[in-house]
Amino acid sequence: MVELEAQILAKNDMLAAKNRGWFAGREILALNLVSSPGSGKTTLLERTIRDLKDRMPISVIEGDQATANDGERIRAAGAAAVQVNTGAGCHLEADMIAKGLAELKPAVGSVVMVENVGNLVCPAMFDLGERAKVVILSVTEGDDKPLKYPHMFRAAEIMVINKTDLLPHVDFNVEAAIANAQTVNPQIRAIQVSAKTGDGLASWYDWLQGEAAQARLAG
Ligand SMILES: Nc1nc2c(ncn2[C@@H]2O[C@H](COP(=O)(O)OP(=O)(O)OP(=O)(O)O)[C@@H](O)[C@H]2O)c(=O)[nH]1
Ligand SMILES: [Mg+2]
Repeated sequence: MVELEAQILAKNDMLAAKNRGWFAGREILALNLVSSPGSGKTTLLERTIRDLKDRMPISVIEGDQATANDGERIRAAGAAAVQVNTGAGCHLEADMIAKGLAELKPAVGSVVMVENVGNLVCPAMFDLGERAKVVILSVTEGDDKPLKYPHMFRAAEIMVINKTDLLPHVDFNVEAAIANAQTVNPQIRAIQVSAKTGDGLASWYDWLQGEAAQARLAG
């Protein structure tokens, strides 16, 4: 079993490296959005696409076990989207991204957002060739989650704490959540947003623009 798992991960890593080269050659910023179900990944993307439509061309690869719902939401927000259904699978793999890109045909210098299947476990292990993983943690999930699912928070560059509009109604300590994330990953950045009200999104957009500039330089 362990041998088989090692082989699957090695094959995935090789295909992810190929994707990374593909992105670099086109100066594309690729991000992998990971979180538990319902943290607000699609809502954050919808809002980002609408707010940045004149500044940043964005297209999306949507991963879900079933339904085309999120792909349709992204198209309604004004961006191209390819929906990948993983069936029983709990994460996207690098070959699915390569196939998605062949269909999506993202422009040179654009941003490709990958919304992974909602769960805090499997997507941590599978590199897709992204520049960074973005972990979204919503305030209804509990501030202990970085300690309980350390692999995901260790793999991420940035933690977006979402649904801050609900803070008055839940027992979620923002400082504790950030400290917990930094316990497992001292490098992780943290920003606080409400994808619903728009609060805090300026710092998300600043981070995105910085990453897009670096992707262009790297290319
Ligand atoms: N109050 C509040 N609700 C939010 C916010 N962001 C998202 N939601 C709600 O949370 C629910 C789930 O949002 P989605 O964007 O579908 O979450 P997701 O992470 O894409 O979910 P999956 O793709 O199923 O994993 C929806 O009812 C959203 O309206 C927010 O900032 N504040
Ligand atoms: Mg979604």
